[in-house]
Amino acid sequence: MQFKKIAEDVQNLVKTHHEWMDTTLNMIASENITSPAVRKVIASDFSHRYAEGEPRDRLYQGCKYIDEVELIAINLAKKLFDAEHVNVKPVSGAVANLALFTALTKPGDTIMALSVPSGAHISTAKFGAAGVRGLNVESIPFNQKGMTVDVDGMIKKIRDIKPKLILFGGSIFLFPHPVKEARTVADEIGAYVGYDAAHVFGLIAGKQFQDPLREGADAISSSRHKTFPGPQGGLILCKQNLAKKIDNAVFPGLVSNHHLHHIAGLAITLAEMLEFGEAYAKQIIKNAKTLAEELHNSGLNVLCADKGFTASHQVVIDVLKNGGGGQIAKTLEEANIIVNKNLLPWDSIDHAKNPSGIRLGVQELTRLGMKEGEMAKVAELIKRIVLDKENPLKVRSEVIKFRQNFKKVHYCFDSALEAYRYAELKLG
Ligand code: DSN
Repeated sequence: MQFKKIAEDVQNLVKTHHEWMDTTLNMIASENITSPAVRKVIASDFSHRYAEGEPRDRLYQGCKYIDEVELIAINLAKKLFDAEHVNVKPVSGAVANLALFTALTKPGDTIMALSVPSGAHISTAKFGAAGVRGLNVESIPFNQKGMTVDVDGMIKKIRDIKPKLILFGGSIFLFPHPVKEARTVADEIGAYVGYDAAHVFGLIAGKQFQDPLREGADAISSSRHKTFPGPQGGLILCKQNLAKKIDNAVFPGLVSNHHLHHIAGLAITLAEMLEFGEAYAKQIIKNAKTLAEELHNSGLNVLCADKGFTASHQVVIDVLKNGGGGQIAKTLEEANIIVNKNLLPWDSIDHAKNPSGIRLGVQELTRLGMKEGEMAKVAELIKRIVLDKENPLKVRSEVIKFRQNFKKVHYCFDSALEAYRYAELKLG
């Protein structure tokens, strides 16, 4: 195959992907879209460069502007999250978790995290990053009906097994986790409390979820591209006493060169979230609650009706009776409604291909300007496929038409320059 043909094919596939995404209702709870200003800087020369080391103390020349951008990102993150120390270098959320394990535990130690069916991210499982670090993982007891941690069970188990680290957070994250309660018991046994904020990082930035650092977490690990709408990557916020351990675990431990173009994008996203984050996070939660209620009223088995369905961006539906998560997610995709299948706490991990649940996230639709009225329409479109078994191709033409009114990214600056001016003002 000729190079020219390969280049054309790739470009065409990317273009077609863009055109398709532009006509979908994308509700993958772990994704988001960046602003035009962020897109511009992530396509910059920063993506070609190396900057090992710390700003103004690098192993490479050529970094003088990169240094300033990284410092802006670090200082904005400290301000936005009121954090004592920030490391922006992890190249993903899983790497941020592995850095946390490297800094705070030794191989053979025991940690506690949710089980995967109860919502844990794979990096906290024995077969993920925790296992790579050689850790034993014990499950945090989970209240399946309430879709949250069983606090009494957790306290008892912490006292019984004395883990080195209790790590909250996960990929199904409907309600806040009991950080305060764990802190008290962790102090009795000398354990660390960590919080993987990936899914709810934007909600924490907008001050609409819990505040793990004030509630007693020693460190927050996170990705930066879910409810927090930055370019892909990870980061860690921690108390000053852990700064050196965490920094060494990240570099030279796990990351050689961090992704500098994404640091530039992160700096702009942090400025956006300082200015627009509260309004954005409030609307995300209103939208999630409205979507959940509409889906529930239409007859779908949305989890946690008795506790208001959700306090985050996520809505979780048990669709076992409707064909199962795998099949429903595929059918919805034919209608340009993009969701993912998900294990529910009562599912065996062997059923990962067609689990009971689907998980919806409203953060991207909210970023496109959708509000409660639009959530009612989205619920109706989903219901027509899942319950009424309408032809997805027929529904797809309606989805495409509906989506035409929502093209612009909201809650952001018009340009990178505007974001940097704002950052300068905020950092004084
Ligand atoms: N597995 C991803 C999710 O969808 O939640 C997070 O990395």
